[in-house]
Amino acid sequence: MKKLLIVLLAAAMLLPLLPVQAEGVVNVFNWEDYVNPEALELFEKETGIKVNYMRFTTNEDMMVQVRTNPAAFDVVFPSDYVIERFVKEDLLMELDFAQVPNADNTLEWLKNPSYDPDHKYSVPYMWGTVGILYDTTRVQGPIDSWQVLFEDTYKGEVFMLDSIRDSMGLALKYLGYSMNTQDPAELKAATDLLVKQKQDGIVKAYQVDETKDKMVAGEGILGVVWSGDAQYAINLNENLAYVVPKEGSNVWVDGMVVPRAAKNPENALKFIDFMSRPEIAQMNCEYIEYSSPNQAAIDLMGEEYLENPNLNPSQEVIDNCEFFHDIQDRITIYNTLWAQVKNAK
Ligand code: N2P
Repeated sequence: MKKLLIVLLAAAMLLPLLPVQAEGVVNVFNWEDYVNPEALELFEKETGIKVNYMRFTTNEDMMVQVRTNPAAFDVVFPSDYVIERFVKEDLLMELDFAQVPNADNTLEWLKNPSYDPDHKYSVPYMWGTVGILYDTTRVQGPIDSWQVLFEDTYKGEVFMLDSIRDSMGLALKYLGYSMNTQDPAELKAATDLLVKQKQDGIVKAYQVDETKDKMVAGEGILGVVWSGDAQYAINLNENLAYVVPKEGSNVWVDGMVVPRAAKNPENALKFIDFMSRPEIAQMNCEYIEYSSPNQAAIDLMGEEYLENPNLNPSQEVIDNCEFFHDIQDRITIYNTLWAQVKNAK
């Protein structure tokens, strides 16, 4: 009896010295302002798994980090064209969908997307568009074209998106070209347009997550934003409105993926399944105001979601938009061109 007590005591003393079990953690790498913190708390409470939550601002920044240190992340939230790229680079783990039953809630049109055609590597998290958030009390006339971003009328009042594919993409679209073009002459025309916009003093700032709050505060007249950031801002300032310009834009999907090198793949699947639960997907959607790829969550949200064109754009708007595709190594050309824009004097 005494012996047993000593053994138990020794074991109890050793307990704090044991390394933290790998199964106790999930390393999540998601966009800034892209989750309801309560959802993370609920996951931790229910599973006992600690969420180590890390954030990124653009796909391009995230790609560098995931490539450099893929084992640091268990769940990552890249956009479509990045998933396409990561699959080609063999960076992703095939998901065991038996562990992710809530992936069945995915909207039909997103079940076999072109970036993950056999639906092996990703579960959609949110989707949306790129457009212009504008102050209805300070614009001159209707805002329905990208053209306003290049007009002197709005000199010093335009926030551009500091995101290479988005900004090059909208300039290409305005000129009537594809957002996925690799034609040097078309890329040069788009660059020239953006350089001139900067030289003419039209751009107030190139930024990403800051635009929504600055627009709420009335600090600019036009801002290029992703649709959810637009809806978030509109909720806080009724003078604001959002449009997907008539020349067309980008429609995107962000998915949840697991790097092949992930240290906690089982927890990753638990996390992805939790985020795809109808109530949790609803909670996130209502908090961040992006479009949900989750049919069961949409059913819970009902009319308020369905009747909001920023969250649920018409088929016509979607059909007029393009998905980005992986442009292979030509991204280095984009990098050079974008640097020309940012450094233009
Ligand atoms: C919100 C992130 C939006 C994701 N900060 C755009 N794909």
